[in-house]
Amino acid sequence: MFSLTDHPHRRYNPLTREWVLVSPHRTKRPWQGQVEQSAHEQRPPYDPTCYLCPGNARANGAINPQYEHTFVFTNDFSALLPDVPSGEYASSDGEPGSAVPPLLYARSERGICRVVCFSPRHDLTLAEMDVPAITRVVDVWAQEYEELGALPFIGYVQIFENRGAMMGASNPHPHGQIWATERLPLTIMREDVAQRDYLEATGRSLLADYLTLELEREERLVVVNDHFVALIPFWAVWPFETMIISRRHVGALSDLTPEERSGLADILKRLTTRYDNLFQVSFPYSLGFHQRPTDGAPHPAWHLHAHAYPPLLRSATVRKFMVGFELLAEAQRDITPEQAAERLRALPERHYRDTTASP
Ligand code: H2U
Ligand code: ZN
Repeated sequence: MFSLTDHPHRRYNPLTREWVLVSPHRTKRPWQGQVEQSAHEQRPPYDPTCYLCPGNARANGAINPQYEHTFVFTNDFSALLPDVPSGEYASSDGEPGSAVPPLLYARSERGICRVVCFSPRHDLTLAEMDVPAITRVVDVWAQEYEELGALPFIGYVQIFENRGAMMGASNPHPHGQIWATERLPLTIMREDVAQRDYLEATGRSLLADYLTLELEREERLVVVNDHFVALIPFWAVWPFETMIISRRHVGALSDLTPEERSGLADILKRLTTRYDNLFQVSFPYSLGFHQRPTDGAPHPAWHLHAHAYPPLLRSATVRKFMVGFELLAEAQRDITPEQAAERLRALPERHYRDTTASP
């Protein structure tokens, strides 16, 4: 009898239509690979050399204001630029957009990149900020989504946070980034088609139906409140990958009511606290929101959600690498999503670094 807990299998991701190989029998294999340095650093609330702290100079000489809550600026080293001449580069062997496109094909891409400082405090993280402060960050994200999305040449707004040196973050000051692009990036294109097809076939939101299943089964839930649910998706690739899904079918952060925004802040705090408590380390991850494209079409199928991709596997120092079979063929995981959810659920919601007396 085939069992998800004992036998190798492949799981289907209905959002991207990709597969992941799951090898639950393999979790006990010995580990002699790379061990990452774990950083038990104590950071000051203000760092005079930090380019994100209030009042400090950035790399290009601009001076940050004495901001009290959040601060947004255009990335001084933006990957995308708003003023790019529109054009194409194509070899003459095929037709753009046809079944046989040119073998050499490129298009110009416009965009805007911004940096969002979550707090003036250099020593905090989302997990250590309070819910009203995180709600302010949610408000800023919503505002940036609307503002950038309203520009005629912006078709999609990607909001994300890279946390920790392991994920390539350049600075420990709590901050995230926004990359707004002219066209839909690859993953968004995939999620767009899957959600649209599902709505056309059933009349319902793919993620609303998925959420109903998960709330019935309860095996992969991590934290829930009245407005949002954080869970390990059935098809998760990274060991402790999670999704945050809004209970109400809305397409974007800017559609959220004030109560829903603080509900999202509450889920973010509780999820990232559990992450930090898992290995007693400031848990590295990339976390970002997937929202309705801003290309002018109505996109009724889009259902607001976030993905968090943490690289850590079995300790503060042992990370998962996407190599070999995964790089060449298909993603793979050992610990099952159900086991990972159970581990995150078992953790306390008091941060391990919180030394204040219990109420
Ligand atoms: P990361 O930590 O995720 O790399 O984000 C920091 C961003 O801040 C990064 O994209 C930008 C970098 O380009 N930055 C500035 O815009 N100005 C600076 O003075 C330094 C860093
Ligand atoms: Zn700082």
